[in-house]
Amino acid sequence: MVKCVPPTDTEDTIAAIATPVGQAGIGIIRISGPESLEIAEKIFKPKTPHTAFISHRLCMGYVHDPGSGNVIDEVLLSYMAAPNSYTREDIIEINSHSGYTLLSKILTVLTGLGARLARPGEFTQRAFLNGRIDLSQAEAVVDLMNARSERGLFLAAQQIQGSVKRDVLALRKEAIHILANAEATIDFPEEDIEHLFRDEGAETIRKKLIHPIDILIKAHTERVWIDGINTVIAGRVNSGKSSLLNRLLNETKAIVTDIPGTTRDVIEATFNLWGIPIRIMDTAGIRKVNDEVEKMGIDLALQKTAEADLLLIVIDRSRPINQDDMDLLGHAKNRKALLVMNKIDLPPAPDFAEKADYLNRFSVVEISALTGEGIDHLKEAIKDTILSGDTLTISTSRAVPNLRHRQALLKARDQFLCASKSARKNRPMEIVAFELRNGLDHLGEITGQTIDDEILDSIFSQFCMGK
Ligand SMILES: Nc1nc2c(ncn2[C@@H]2O[C@H](COP(=O)(O)OP(=O)(O)O)[C@@H](O)[C@H]2O)c(=O)[nH]1
Ligand SMILES: [Mg+2]
Repeated sequence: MVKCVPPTDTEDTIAAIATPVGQAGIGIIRISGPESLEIAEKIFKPKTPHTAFISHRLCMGYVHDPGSGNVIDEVLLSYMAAPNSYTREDIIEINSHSGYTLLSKILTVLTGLGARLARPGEFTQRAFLNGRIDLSQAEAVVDLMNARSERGLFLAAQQIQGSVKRDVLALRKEAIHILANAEATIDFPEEDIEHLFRDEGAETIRKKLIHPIDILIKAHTERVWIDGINTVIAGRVNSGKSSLLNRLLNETKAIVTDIPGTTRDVIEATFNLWGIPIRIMDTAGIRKVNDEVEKMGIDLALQKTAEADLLLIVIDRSRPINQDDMDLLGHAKNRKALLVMNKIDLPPAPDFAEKADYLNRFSVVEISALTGEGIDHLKEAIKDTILSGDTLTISTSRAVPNLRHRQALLKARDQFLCASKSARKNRPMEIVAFELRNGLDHLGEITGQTIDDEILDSIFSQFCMGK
């Protein structure tokens, strides 16, 4: 664990195209760093010079190539002087027209004048390193862009305003206070305050740290509104997986044929079920094959099956059940899974009645992907399965920790629990203080106060260019 310090390259000036590259009304290029203003002055000719480069004012003019002197585009330019900017550095934003060659040309001119191409997420990383936002707020930027439901959007917007940060900082403040009391018993042994701490400290840790952490951990289940539920359709070849995907989406997304092995890649789409975003994946049918490409598809299908939050195992009721079906059913144990019995428009296979007892151990939904019969029941069953176990209530707490936060909270909780036990069991106060400090460090991972540079890099690498 290292304390987070800004790397030296925040000294340089970075530039990137911040909008999708392609033909559009407007394209935005961003520049951030100490040289921003100087570089902009070399390429921008304002139409009315006295209005140029006033902080937080838009100015109209021309961007030109200082090498050739040619005008590249008519643009609107804004200058946001440090520290009142996204990165807390001097920022220049150029609103030009949008086209690949045009935006690339402007960027080339900027790099020719000393700006460096920004890495994905580097603007937000600078906002974090320069202390404008904490790490949880930086992560909320990605959540906002990825939110797949109204509520997901709302929660991400809360997080960008500091919902997670506030709760974690409050916990840290509490933990620092308890730690100070624990350390006082070590520093002033003659004052006999240790027995007081042992009586009350353990209880305070439970009430003021562990209990609120438990509430936060529970709120993690609300991440489904942002992340969606990873749902995988798995089954034997020709059981009707692609037909089911198309039915659920109400569109022909995947090719359906009676030729076994039609689907090879994973086909992914998202739809909303009662506001819950469902990320659904259609996969290659499971069977023993020699074809290398199909085999790769099947391996991918098995990998997605293992990782799914929710599994829809499709069985063709009109064919006798075989070992591939049985193997797939093995994946359903102790998981959120539904057994989707398909092709009920056809007569059941003769051996079906014998297998019914075994199959009924699973949550079974009967459908016909061909006619649409039973699809509404399936949707109900999907919702019930998602919500089972974790009670997905819309909490009053606006802080919804992501998976990384949850892991840090669990580690912090462990340490605080140890500290509380150590206090009760008359272990040396140095141990109590040590455990409290560890817990504090884990809380600091959430806000980014204590975090590994590698983890930091991996978080920001998920961002897009120019963000
Ligand atoms: N009768 C009937 N045929 C179906 C049903 N669902 C799929 N099929 C047919 O089964 C074949 C395989 O379907 P497909 O969706 O490609 O299966 P996959 O290989 O599991 O993706 C196609 O000919 C479909 O038209 C169904 O509910 N009833
Ligand atoms: Mg298919």
